[in-house]
Amino acid sequence: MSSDERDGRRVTRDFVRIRKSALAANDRVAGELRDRFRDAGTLVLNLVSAPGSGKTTLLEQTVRRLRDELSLGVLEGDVATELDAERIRALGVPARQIVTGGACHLESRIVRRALEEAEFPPLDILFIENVGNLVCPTSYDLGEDFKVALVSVPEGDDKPFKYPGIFRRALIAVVTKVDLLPHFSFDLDRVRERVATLNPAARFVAVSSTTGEGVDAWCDLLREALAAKREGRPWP
Ligand SMILES: Nc1nc2c(ncn2[C@@H]2O[C@H](COP(=O)(O)OP(=O)(O)O)[C@@H](O)[C@H]2O)c(=O)[nH]1
Ligand SMILES: [Mg+2]
Repeated sequence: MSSDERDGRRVTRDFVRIRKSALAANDRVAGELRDRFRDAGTLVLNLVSAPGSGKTTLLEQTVRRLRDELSLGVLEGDVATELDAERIRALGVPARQIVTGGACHLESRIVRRALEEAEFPPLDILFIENVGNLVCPTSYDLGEDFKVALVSVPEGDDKPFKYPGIFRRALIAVVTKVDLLPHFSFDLDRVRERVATLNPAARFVAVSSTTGEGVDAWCDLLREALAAKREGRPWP
């Protein structure tokens, strides 16, 4: 083996060791957060998708429908700017922006600090909008009940094939922007079948935040998951 190859292997080994230890530290804090959320009876969702898939717009539609019925809070992860949190606060729901300054995912320590600073009232549902990215957030537990993976029609129906990791972990898969189906060759059944193969337990919902299609069905899934959590039942 050449010295270049040896160096290459050492770098890979060091990288794997550092990543494992970072994930273990993340999981410890995530476990603390999960205990805290269980004691508080708060359902926590970690929303993961590419940038621009419609996470914040779906959250806006969701809080419009649920804000009079449930106590809601939102953490908005982004590389820069307060814009998304402002959109949610404009609807009268408390929201805290987490600006990662370049990092491509949220970590549990950052979520813990944001919650301390946010001083939310007791919550029925906490939504965590992760940084736009289908890869990095996949391995990071934030103490959530489950991840929600979203893919929008303009992104293409190959996304659950190219990024299987997040669709395997998510308990709800959402196809967004279905109002655009007539303009794209996006095969909804192909995505539904692929998601079912990756995670047979996952629920599937197709929504348009523009027309409102599917948003009530999405909100019903949230009510179901919250009721199950409060009764100590597994969901789905
Ligand atoms: N046609 C259509 N556009 C949408 C829909 N939802 C969001 N958008 C648009 O997609 C863009 C990105 O949405 P946003 O919610 O900010 O995406 P995020 O980055 O995932 O939070 C915005 O211009 C939205 O108006 C939808 O259901 N249909
Ligand atoms: Mg957003």
